Amino acid sequence: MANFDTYFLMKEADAIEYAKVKVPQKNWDAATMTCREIGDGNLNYVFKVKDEKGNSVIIKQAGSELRISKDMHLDTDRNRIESEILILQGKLAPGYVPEIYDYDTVMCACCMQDLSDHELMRTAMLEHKIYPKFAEQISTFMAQVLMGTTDVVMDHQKKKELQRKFISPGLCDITEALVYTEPYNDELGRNHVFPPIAQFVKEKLYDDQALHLEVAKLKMDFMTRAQSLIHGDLHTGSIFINEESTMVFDPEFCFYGPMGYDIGNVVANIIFAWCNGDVAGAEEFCSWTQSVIVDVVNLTMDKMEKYYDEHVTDTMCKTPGYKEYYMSTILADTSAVAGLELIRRIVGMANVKDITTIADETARARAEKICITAAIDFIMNRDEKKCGKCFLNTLQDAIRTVDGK
Ligand code: SR1
Ligand code: MG
Repeated sequence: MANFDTYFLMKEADAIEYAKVKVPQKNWDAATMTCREIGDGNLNYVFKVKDEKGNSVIIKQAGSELRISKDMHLDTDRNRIESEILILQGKLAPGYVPEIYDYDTVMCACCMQDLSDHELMRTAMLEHKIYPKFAEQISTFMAQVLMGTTDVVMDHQKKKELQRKFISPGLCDITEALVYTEPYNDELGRNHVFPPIAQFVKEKLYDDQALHLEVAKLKMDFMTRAQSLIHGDLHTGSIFINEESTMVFDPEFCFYGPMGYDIGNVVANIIFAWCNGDVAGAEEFCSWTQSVIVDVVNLTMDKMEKYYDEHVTDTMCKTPGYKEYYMSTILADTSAVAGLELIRRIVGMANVKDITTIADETARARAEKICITAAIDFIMNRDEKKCGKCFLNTLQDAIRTVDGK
């Protein structure tokens, strides 16, 4: 039997033993323990261990080869970073992230709260389920975690300690390539372009130098502006949800970057959900997603402003006018990143089921063109998106443009 003092990639039987050793406080019923590997992400292995007494735990282990491609390798230290940031986020926004019971830098694995009473939000979106509390809850999480880790409110030396602690060059490199580079040139030949829109992608994305210039500015900004401790991959596959609660997980791409990166990711992934619902004729769901786009932007900005007023410590940031300037940069970043995420999930190597499961070719091509058209406006006109309704208008204008109305 393994004693877990040397790294190896666990199988289901190992995960049962691992749970017994690392989470003894559950008082496991050893005879009835079972395990299933449930990971469906691109990077890691995820095991659910349970027994018939009602105990359960999720074990997440980092492999050095990525699931999405055996040619891609990443530092397994990402598991420590993920565990430590979940603990920090749990302090800044209690009740919005799973509890970490244990993390282990030898096996590069962590044991965390099982959220089986929640559903993966992307799966729920594919079933066109509506969650009226989502915008309120995700905006609270983002406002508290994002504003709570800025230089505006934090001691600057403590902030820099966090910056040093939470940096994964390999994971940043993935985002820099997959979000900020390859969708505009396919330089490594690994983009996934849906053949019916290949010409559209060439004209709108690969050949547009004005767009490339704006993306270049945004890329360097992402790489250099250590504004806030961002989640770094806040899409609907990083959220568990039910009627009452929203739980954010999978923050391994976290680092100090522009906070609009997280807000823009949420907006873009709700647009993907809208696309899927639109094809299915799910009207009530589509109206809800449209309201979420507006509310996520407005509520997050309102809560951030309030947080700013209540917690600002930096003397110069108290200067009249600075908060308004700061908030306007966050809105512009949110718009730009909504565009970048829309584009990279349509043409890049990591796609989303909301779009790829649209069976009808014409409907999928239309949805993809709507996303790209809206995305270009989000990027090119990012300084004009001043409120939630402006974000929804961008989507509605894109629909009209693609439909020729
Ligand atoms: C190689 S990893 C591809 C994507 O999966 C993750 O969830 C991130 O979104 C990353 O860009
Ligand atoms: Mg992930």
